[in-house]
Formats: sequence, structure tokens, C-alpha cells
Amino acid sequence: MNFRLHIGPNIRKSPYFDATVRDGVATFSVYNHMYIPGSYGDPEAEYDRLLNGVAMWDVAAQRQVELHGPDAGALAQYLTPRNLDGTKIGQGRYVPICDYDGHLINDPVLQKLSDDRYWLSIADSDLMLWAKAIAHERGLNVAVCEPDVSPLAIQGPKAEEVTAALLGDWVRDLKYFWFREVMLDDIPLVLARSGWSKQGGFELYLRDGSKGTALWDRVKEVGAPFGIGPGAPNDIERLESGLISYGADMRQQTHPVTPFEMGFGKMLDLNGPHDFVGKAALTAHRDTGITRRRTGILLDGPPVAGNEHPLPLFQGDTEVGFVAEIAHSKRLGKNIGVGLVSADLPTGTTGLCLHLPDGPRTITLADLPFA
Ligand code: THG
Repeated sequence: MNFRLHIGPNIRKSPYFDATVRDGVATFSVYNHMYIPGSYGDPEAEYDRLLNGVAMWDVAAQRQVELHGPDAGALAQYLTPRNLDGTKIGQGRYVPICDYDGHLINDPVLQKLSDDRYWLSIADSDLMLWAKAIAHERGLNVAVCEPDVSPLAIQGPKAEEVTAALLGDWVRDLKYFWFREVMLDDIPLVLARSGWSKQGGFELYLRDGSKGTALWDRVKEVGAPFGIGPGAPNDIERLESGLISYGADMRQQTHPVTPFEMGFGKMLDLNGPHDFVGKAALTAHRDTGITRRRTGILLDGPPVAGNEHPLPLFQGDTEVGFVAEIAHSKRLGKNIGVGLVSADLPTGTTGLCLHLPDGPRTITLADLPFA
């Protein structure tokens, strides 16, 4: 490629931006209109740290949508087909969000901070506009905004040691997706046990963007004895683990999917008394049954590079689905990927075909997760 991305002031900077540049960030992507580090120049070392040590990630681009007011809970429930009854203060939930056609438009982590304050930690689409309009049009008594909150993730098998050294041994008792508000000296945080990998860890939600470098440096200093180093959500590990990335796996504008196709069926409550966006469409989708399902794939041949767009998947001359993401897993010694295929093609189906820039590959359907 003989072009570079033009960068203007329309793309936002994370509070950790200066620190990540100083510490050698090599590539950025853009997520929620904000730079997000992609790599620090040594992908193998970064992968290895995530699997065997501990990594720190600038994930400030996982922006929060705050719902604040007496109807915050009612709005949260109206936004998602998942039943939120029984959600406790201090608890997080993974909440698929659909449009009126029953297509996914985001898949955030919801946090209940109090009875009248919720955060949605969003994937890469403009959920604040959506939530704000729905709240207004329904006459709900709730303010919707993007607060000054910027997550920094600590991920990997040694993440608990680092986080305990930073904040105390109580962090060891935090349950998955649960969180607590805490001060680190003068730095206001929410600490959650969560993160976009299956290697375990925590997210520090910084509540004062002026303290980004201070927090980055504290984590770096306390993590040093454990070998901490900078990293970013890792596409290879995420694919091995089967974690979904809205924008890559699906997107409303380009490759819309229903929650049933993505395997979220059990999460939804279509029979409960509460109403929510997309209820009629989702009920119709459920009654029709799915024609496509999410699957893993294996590709034959030499190691593949990542793809830039979804790729059509063929059985002979017939298009039978699409592949959303591919990568070479060195750990598994395989080319892996995820996508949607015709629901009547079972795991183990082989002889499908994907056309890559360097030629065709034979595809076999596999179960998720890979590892
Ligand atoms: N943390 C925070 N915000 C985020 C993400 C995150 N925003 C963007 C993106 N990630 C949102 N999407 C996801 C997708 C998957 C998970 C979390 C957020 C996830 N899934 C587990 C799984 O699939 O095994 C558990 C889901 C469940 O509860 O069953 O963790 O990572 N702050």
C-alpha cells in the first residue's frame, strides 16, 4: 500500500495517548471515533505476555454511555432483549442491543452503579445517540451522556497479582463482571473483573481524563516486577477464544446479524412482561428459526494474514455464508476464523472455499472456542 491514513482533529485521543506514544505504540486503529493502540511493534511478545504474563491495554475507546436519573433502569431494560431483573448494584452484565429489525447494533457490558446510574461500556457504534433519542421520544426521566471515563485493562494470568499489588488483596474476591468504586491515591477509579480476553484480568475505569499518564505510569511501575508490558486487545487470542468484536463479526450497515445467529438466543427473554426495542422482530426471527449460525472455520495452506473485510464463503458455486475474521494461530498451528454459515451445514463440513488475495483456500467448519 502506498498510502497512509490522513489524521485530523476529528479523531479523538485517549487520556493514555501520550503515555502509549512515549512507550512505543507502533500502530493505531480507530474505535468509537478514538485512536486505539493496535500493537507496540512486537506482536509475538505481546501475545506471549497476554498468555503467560501480564499486559496493560489502553482501551479508553471502549466509551461509556451513562444513563442517569429515576428512569435509568427502565431505559437500560428498554434497550436490551436480555432480562435485567435482579441485576445488583456493583454487577456487570453482557447485554446485546438490537435495532427495530432485530439486528445487533452493539454488545456492551452494562454496569449498575446505583439504582439511578448505569454505564454501558460500548463496542464500536454510536449507541449514545440511539439511547438519547429513545429516552427522549419515550418521555423517560433520564439523562444520557458520555462521561469522562476511560478504561485501562490489565490482562493475563498475572493480572490478579498486579491488581492486588496496586489496590489490595480484596480485588481477589471480585467476581467476574462485578466492580467496585475505588480511589488509587487521588485517582478515581471503578475496578471491574473483566476484559476482552479469556486470559483473565481487570479493567480500571479512570474517572478523570487528566490523570491518564499518572494511572498508566502507576500500573507500569507496580506491574514491573511481574513483567508487565504494553499491549492491546489481541485479534489472535480473541479469535482463539471466540470473543465477538462488533464491527468485525457483524455490523448493522454492512453485515447485519440477529442475536439468534450469533448464539445469544439463551440470553434473550422474549416472553417476559417487559417491552424492549426489537421485540416484535426478534419474536418473528425466533418463530421463523435461524437460517445461518455462527461457526469457527479452519483454513488449509500456509499462514494467513488478517482480512480487511468480510469474505464470502462458497460450497461449489453457491454462497453459503461469510467469514468475518481470519488469523494464523501459532499456538494451535492452524489458520482459524469465524463467520456465519448456513444452519444446515454441520461442524466438520469440509470442502468449502474462501478466496484470499493469494488464492483459494479449503475450509472446514469447526466448533468455537478453538482454545
Ligand atoms: N470491556 C469493556 N467494554 C467493552 C468490551 C470489554 N466494550 C467493547 C466490547 N468489549 C464489548 N463486547 C464484548 C464482547 C464479549 C465480552 C465482553 C464485551 C465477553 N464475553 C464473554 C464470552 O463471550 O465468553 C462473557 C459473556 C457472558 O457474560 O456470557 O467478555 O471487554 N469494559
